[in-house]
Amino acid sequence: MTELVDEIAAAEADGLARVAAVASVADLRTLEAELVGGKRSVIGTLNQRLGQLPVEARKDAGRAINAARSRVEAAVAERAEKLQAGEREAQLQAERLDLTEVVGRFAVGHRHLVTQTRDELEDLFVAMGYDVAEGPEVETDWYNFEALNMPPAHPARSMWDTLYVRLGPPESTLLRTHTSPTQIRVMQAQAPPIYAVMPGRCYRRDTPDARHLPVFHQIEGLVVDRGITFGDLAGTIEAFTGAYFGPNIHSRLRPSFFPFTEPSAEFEVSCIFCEGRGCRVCSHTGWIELGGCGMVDPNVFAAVGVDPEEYSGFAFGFGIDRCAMMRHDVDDIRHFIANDIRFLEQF
Ligand code: 2NL
Repeated sequence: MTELVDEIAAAEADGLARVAAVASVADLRTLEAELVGGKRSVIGTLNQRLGQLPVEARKDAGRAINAARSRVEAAVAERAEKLQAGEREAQLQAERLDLTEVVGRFAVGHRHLVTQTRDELEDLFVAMGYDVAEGPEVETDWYNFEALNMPPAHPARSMWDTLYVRLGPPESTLLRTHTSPTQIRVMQAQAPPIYAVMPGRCYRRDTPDARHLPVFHQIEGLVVDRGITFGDLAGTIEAFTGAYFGPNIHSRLRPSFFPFTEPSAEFEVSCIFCEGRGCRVCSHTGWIELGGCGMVDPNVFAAVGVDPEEYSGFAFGFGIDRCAMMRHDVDDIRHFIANDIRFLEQF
């Protein structure tokens, strides 16, 4: 009898120690079965040995076994709660989603400097009441040359080395060398009064260097109305150069020649670097050439059916790229097409 009581106490102490030491819920369940599970468990085995005891001893021994089982079961329950809480916490940590995200600044692009310049020039003329017209970049010989008073034999044609397109008879289709064909199209499409600017891409067979590219941008202006004079042309050029380059910048006209205007002039603006005092950029003249202009030649009016007795007009043209280069101090037109982000980001 005392032997069994000692064994029960020893089994309980051993069981409680192992319950305290177990490290997972799964191990605890295995241990629980081993200690208090069934007939073959530690407690079950002790129970089976009650039969070997004398009758009067069985009751006390049975109570001792039940008490031991209760304490072991209580210890298992308590340990289970702790282990479960720990395992749930570990699982939560393991499955935790990190929803914080470091989002860098979005790289938002912007309009190319040439486009910005084009838009600004357009706005300037729109503010003076002009329309903006666009036309095709692939043109016929007639729109690009013939209608502009340059018949096939005209020596002025050699002023432009043209990129021809392999379409139709030889030299009948080309990449426009200026935006003037759009002016012809506008005069065909609408009767005067006409106040319009035509910006766009033009093409010439130039070898690239700091000032030339085979693809460049031009903006031309055309005014056709009753009583338009050379004075209107000069005033218009003074107005837009001052608006674009600033109030200290002025313009002047010098006699020149274009087949599609008569008389013709080149227009210059006071050097924006020295404001006319003279520097290396303007070769100490104080002036920088920007474009050409003149009164629309009567032969051009004849090509589009405008009566030169009733109407007169002026036209002008200049490079958008060159304008941007002057104002932003860009020393090489090739920067515009190199697409070096370090250049583009500056504007
Ligand atoms: C230049 C010179 C110019 C025109 C363009 C023009 C158009 C028609 C009739 C008459 Cl439809 N003229 N345009 C006139 C004079 C000069 O451009 O140096 N551009 C870069």
